[in-house]
Amino acid sequence: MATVRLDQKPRALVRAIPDSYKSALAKFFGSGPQDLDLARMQHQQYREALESCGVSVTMLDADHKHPDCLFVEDQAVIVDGHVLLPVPGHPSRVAEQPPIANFLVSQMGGAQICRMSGDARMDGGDILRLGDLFFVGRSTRTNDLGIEELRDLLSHLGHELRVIDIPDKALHLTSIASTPTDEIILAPEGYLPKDAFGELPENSRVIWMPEEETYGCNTIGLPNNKVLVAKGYPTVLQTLKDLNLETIILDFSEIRAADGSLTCCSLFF
Ligand code: CIR
Repeated sequence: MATVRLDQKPRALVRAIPDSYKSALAKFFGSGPQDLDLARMQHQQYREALESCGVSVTMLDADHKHPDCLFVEDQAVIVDGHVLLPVPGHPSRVAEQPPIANFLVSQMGGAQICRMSGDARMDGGDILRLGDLFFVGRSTRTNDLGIEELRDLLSHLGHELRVIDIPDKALHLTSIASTPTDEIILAPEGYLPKDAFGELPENSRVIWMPEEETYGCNTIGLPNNKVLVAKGYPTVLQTLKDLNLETIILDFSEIRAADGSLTCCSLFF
């Protein structure tokens, strides 16, 4: 999940992979998962990697009626202890949310919970945080009404929001960009204009990766200079090493097959 700073990741919520996972939506990186056991093994390795970095992981039961339910990132926007519950942009994913919302309400005592309503739509996967600066993708899942609701929350918290148009060939902003540290954005060539992120704070920068390593641009930065990275993206890997980060490489092939990336499978709170 991309809406918390590195120092705000003590706990993560994940969700088990449902029996129906082979029917998950797949249109961008993947053409649909084929191997449920392998997907579950890769998901287990992901949970173990988070735990090895000191993150306390809770796994919600799968919802077998909802093949995409493991992609919890899309179902809540957690910012500085506040929670925005979006109306997910794909109708098949709307009913995944209640158990996630109930869990967050039960765990985040005193959190301000806002629910998106009306025609506003948003997937949490469209939000990226660089330190205290936020970006939101205007995409097939996230519309202007959703963006305005997010802007209200962020301006209340004193944070700036910048809007980035997501090209048709990508699902979400986090499908093509991530912040492995609070100062670095990784993004691929060929998707966004070079000025898409605007002027960044001092010491911050975008590092552009080759287009064929787009999937690898989704990383999870963690405290103590650790970062999770998908297997198979050598330029991304070397770039992270050159930043003096300790890389933990995960094979995510069966998650990618349903267009899911590393950040999609967790909510930090
Ligand atoms: C979907 O199309 O909604 C899922 N198959 C993939 C969601 C990936 N989530 C994300 O990028 N945050």
